[in-house]
Amino acid sequence: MELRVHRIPWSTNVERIALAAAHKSVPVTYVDHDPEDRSSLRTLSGQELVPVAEFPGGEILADSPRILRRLEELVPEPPLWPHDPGRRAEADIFVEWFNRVWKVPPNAIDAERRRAEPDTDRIRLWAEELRGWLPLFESLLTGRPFLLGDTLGIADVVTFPFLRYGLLHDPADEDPFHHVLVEEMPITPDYPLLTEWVQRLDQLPRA
Ligand SMILES: N[C@@H](CCC(=O)N[C@@H](CS)C(=O)NCC(=O)O)C(=O)O
Repeated sequence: MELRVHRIPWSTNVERIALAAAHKSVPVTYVDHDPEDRSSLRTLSGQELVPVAEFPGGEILADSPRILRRLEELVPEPPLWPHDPGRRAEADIFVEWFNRVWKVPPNAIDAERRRAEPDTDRIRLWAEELRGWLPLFESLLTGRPFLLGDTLGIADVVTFPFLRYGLLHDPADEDPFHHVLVEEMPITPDYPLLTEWVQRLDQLPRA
């Protein structure tokens, strides 16, 4: 089993696939795209965002959660989701929360910063909400090395590419959304478990 994955530089959602594929020893061939020219992505997948994955047999999927779920179906071992139905539901709820709730403040700050006259009060409130969730991640890591368990799971794969910006940032990465995370969500020494988790995840292989 091999994957072809379409990407642009510094893509957080592509890194999710790179972490998951490496975990499952699935080799990936990358196709690089110019962020300013999405025409071939549109032709291939009907939309413009990355990642887009081409699976064996010609199946083409966009949207990292869908790609991750399909990868888990095709290569179940080692798993990223728990086998137990209850724990599995908890993981699914966590991923939905991260994608549909956690992402709202940083996206809103990014959008506000792009306006001609950004509303600094609104940015401050969104930033407080974003920072206010850091203690949740710290608590999830109490007594265990990964967010929802003792082994790498879907919660880690989905969150790491975003949370890492609180601690690690390549200066060459000028993506404005990533700068929101760097500037508004620093992982301070108040979060020792989260700090170690970012460092632990950063050491993992990428496909
Ligand atoms: N829900 C999609 C979101 C994909 C997404 O937002 N991709 C970003 C890169 S991480 C993108 O292509 N952004 C367009 C741009 O930067 O112009 C997923 O999880 O794959």
